[in-house]
Amino acid sequence: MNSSGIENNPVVFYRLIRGSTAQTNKYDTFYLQQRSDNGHTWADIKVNHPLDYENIKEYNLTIRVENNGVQQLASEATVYIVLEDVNDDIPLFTEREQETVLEGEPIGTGVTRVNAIDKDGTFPNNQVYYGIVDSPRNEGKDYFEINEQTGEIFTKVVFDREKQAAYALEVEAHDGSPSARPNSNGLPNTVTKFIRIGIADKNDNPPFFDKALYEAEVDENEDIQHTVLTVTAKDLDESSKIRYEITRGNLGGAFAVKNMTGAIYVAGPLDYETRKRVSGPFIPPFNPPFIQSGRHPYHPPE
Ligand SMILES: [Ca+2]
Ligand SMILES: [Ca+2]
Ligand SMILES: [Ca+2]
Ligand SMILES: [Ca+2]
Repeated sequence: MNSSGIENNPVVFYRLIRGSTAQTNKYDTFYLQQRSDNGHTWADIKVNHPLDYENIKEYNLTIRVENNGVQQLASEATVYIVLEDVNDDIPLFTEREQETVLEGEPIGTGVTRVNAIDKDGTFPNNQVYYGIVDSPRNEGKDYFEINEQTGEIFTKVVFDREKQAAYALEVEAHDGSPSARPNSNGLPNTVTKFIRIGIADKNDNPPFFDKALYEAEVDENEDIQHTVLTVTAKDLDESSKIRYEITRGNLGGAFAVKNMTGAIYVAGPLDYETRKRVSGPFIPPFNPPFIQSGRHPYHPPE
């Protein structure tokens, strides 16, 4: 609106001064549209480019007005434009390495902490809440829980790696107010992400022989070191190294076993007349140190 200061010549010219910074309209973020209405001349300031609170929070525009006199007179006014934050940024998860948790640990054991960042400038547009996606495709949903505020993930069961060694868990993050993005139906901005949680092995299973009884024959005059038989045991645990040892039945020290391979060999003189049959030798495999589990009670041999 104006008063030109010149009688019978109300014409004025408005200009938006282009400043030297983005805040002072260097990039023509705003433009000015002059308009006459009811004998007044108006200067409408309009938005030329989309505004982003997260980029620039306020502008400082200078408007110059000049009259149409022989000697042009001018005056300037400053217009402050303060932006208001809308909820247009989506929380984004920060990337993480693969996560693991040990099997056999109690319910409530901490697994990891997910984190999402929302770049909106103000609360609650930038407040992030975490959840576990409640969907049939979310394999891990019954096995883990998440702290809504902190993103910390805890176990809800005691895991057994020998049953299942990894879970895909879908987590979500949403912000704290209705989204300003199109088609959001009044819901907050939400993002979901799958994380893979590996179950790490404990030595909680005893080794077992592939046969209950091994039998072999050997000549009484067989050489020392001659391999009579090799016994093999298996172990469901991933990292168990099996070692073999003779615990009884080995009268006179006639035999010995290779700790690592289970090969039983002649270690001393054999005498058929004294002992026709060596009963055993009984060789328990073992994984030192053996951790006993409730599911497989096992007592290391005497
Ligand atoms: Ca947001
Ligand atoms: Ca925003
Ligand atoms: Ca084992
Ligand atoms: Ca195990």
